[in-house]
Amino acid sequence: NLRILLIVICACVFWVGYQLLKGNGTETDIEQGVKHPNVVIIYADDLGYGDISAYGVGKLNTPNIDRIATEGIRFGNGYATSATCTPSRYSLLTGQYPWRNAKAQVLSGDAPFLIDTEQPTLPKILKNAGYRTAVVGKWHLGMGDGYVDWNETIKLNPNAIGFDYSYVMAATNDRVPNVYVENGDVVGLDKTDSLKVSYKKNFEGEPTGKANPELLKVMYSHGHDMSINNGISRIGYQKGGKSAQWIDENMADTFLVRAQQFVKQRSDNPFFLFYALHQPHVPRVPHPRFVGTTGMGPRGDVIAEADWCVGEFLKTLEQEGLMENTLIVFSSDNGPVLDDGYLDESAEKVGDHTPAGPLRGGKYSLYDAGTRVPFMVMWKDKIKPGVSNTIISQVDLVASLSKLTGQTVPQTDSEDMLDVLLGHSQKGRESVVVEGLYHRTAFRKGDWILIPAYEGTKKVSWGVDNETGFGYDTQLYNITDDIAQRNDLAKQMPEKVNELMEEFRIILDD
Ligand code: NG6
Ligand code: CA
Repeated sequence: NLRILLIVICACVFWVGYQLLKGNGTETDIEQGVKHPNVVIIYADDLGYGDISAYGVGKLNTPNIDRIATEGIRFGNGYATSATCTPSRYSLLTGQYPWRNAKAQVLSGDAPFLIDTEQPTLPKILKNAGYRTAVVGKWHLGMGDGYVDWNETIKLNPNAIGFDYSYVMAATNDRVPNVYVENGDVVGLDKTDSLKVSYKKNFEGEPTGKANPELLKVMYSHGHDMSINNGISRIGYQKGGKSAQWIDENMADTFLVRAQQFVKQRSDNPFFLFYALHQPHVPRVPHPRFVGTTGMGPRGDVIAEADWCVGEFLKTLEQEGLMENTLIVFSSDNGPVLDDGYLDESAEKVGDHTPAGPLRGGKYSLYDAGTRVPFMVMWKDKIKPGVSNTIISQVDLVASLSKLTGQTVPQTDSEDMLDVLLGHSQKGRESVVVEGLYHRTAFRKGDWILIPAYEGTKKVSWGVDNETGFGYDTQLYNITDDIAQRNDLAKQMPEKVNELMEEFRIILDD
């Protein structure tokens, strides 16, 4: 009977439509009165394990970041997935190890959008759980589809992977373009002075650091000799867009205010904020309020500035009465570096401060300091303060926060560590893979770290004084007995090497 068939078809269409509109559990959670906490990830750039006073090693004083550690859980074995920025951010947001994606490497400012818009991402998952989502600060995950016209709205911007709001710099503070991009639009751009960007060649008549060092207030040491903005030469060339070019000294305040505004303009829904600080990445240009405050030169001073930003941000949460209802994660995208391309006295003035703490290596390194970073989580009255030495990786935030918000945990490299983050369990990861330069990886399992043999220079080849971790022989360390990785046990323990190598290969081939 045709009429019955029609009714059945209509009912089916209606039901499918309803399910699609309903989304994944969101309404039911809200209907049932389940109130998920706000989630804030504060993510520093190149901040080392020893740069935070709560870790009890270096000489810097970071009282505000320490507060997250002392009122929450401080992880002693918390890892970024990579010793550089883009890959670590890629993992944090997608739950996938970066070396699984050949394109996940330090990107230029005009690189295309890295994350596949079909991939599950942290902001998408939380948005699906009813969150309002935002990213403020450093992006460095590509923009646009290969060719970007900075004078038009850039369609592929952070909002394409689930952020409702974005206020970012496209790449790094040492890469062009030196402008902020808000929801895909360059902020403060005068349309009569169009902004042009190239990573291939300079625009005619434009000064560069190399040709015009007299225009510089901060001199470069390696690279960074191209276009000049605010008396600092950068990587890449840009022309025009003068009204939109940032002033480095104001960057901390600019991002802080946007982060605070996002929190203040909240609705009844919970929010997720990825507050990606630009400090202490080069060029290190603190606001004058912080100049000279640490006696360690610009690197120390921008860390003091970052600490202040965290303090101001926490104050906002407090004033808004949100402390008890906000889970805060603090970490860094990779380990520390002193001279990373500018003559900023970072090495001369470091004194007996130890940015990597007791760990070996730093940014770019397969040794532990490349990826073992400050990692802490706080949720007032919900997480019991303490210290945890179990292994956890930033790649685990996707699964853990999916779990927290009742969402399906995607099948990725991300492991559900929610109980570890909440302090209900001390059982973290059995093993973790970390990445150094050129997608090369090392394997940590329990107390052991295995670094396979890799050809290459011992120090970063372009003049950074950090060890790569490369060598002609496989290296094996017991990180608990030998935190500084001074005693290579590979020759003494070939069976251990084989056992670890086998497990490592299985994960790499997964
Ligand atoms: C390097 C830059 C370094 C820094 C790094 C990326 C040179 C010589 N060095 O290529 O200064 O920008 O890339 O850092 O250009 S990261 O933290 O964003 O990964
Ligand atoms: Ca970084």
